[in-house]
Amino acid sequence: MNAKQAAAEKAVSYIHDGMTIGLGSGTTASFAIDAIGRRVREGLSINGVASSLRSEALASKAGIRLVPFSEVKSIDLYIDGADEVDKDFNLLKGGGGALLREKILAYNSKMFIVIIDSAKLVDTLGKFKLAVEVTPFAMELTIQNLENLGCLPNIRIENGKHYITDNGNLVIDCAFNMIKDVQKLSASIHAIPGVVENGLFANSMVGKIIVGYEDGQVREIEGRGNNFSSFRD
Ligand code: A5P
Repeated sequence: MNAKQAAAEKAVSYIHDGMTIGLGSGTTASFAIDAIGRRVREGLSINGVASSLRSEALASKAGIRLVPFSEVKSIDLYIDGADEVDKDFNLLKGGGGALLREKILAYNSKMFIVIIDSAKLVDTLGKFKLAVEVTPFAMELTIQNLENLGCLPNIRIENGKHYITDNGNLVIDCAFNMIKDVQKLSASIHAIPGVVENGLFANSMVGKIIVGYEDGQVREIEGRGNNFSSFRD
């Protein structure tokens, strides 16, 4: 078992019958979806809400019953990866381009468990480019405003074309190199008209971080947004 899978399997052990589970996106979250699928085939009864069309396809193939966002009343547990986790447990996400739906799930879940391998732990966020989802309309002005915040912006390209998110928008990858004040930068990006969402997730959203290691061991770290006791009830 590799590090990502070890973290994913541990997170999935917190799932119980009757829960509604937010399904993340990316390679680590895919291990969680596989593990949930396995438990469903063994009799676990849950509903899933997918953070991307890719995860939706994986989940339905794995036999997980899915509910659309429009029908979700509350989400018990959201399990997803991250590109970077800083020492205060703020996250940088969006490497897979699913940041908008991911942030909606993180914000609306009773409990958010972040699953990572140890390479994702950093002192300060920003080495990994920050994904910002923007409307295609007036993107030139939006990009200029992002650049004014001190980043080097690049329109994400996939297969030689602009990458289009599941919501029909573009992703601008912003090289900040070092993000000193996560909350301040996130607020400044949000203030730009044309920005839909950015990949900075405040530590207040994070309930637990599970770090996986190559030998299959895991370390569980309680996050600032930990409401584990209410989540268990
Ligand atoms: C998807 O949009 C991202 O937020 C992922 O959670 C993040 O990129 C981590 O992906 P991996 O698990 O593939 O490293």
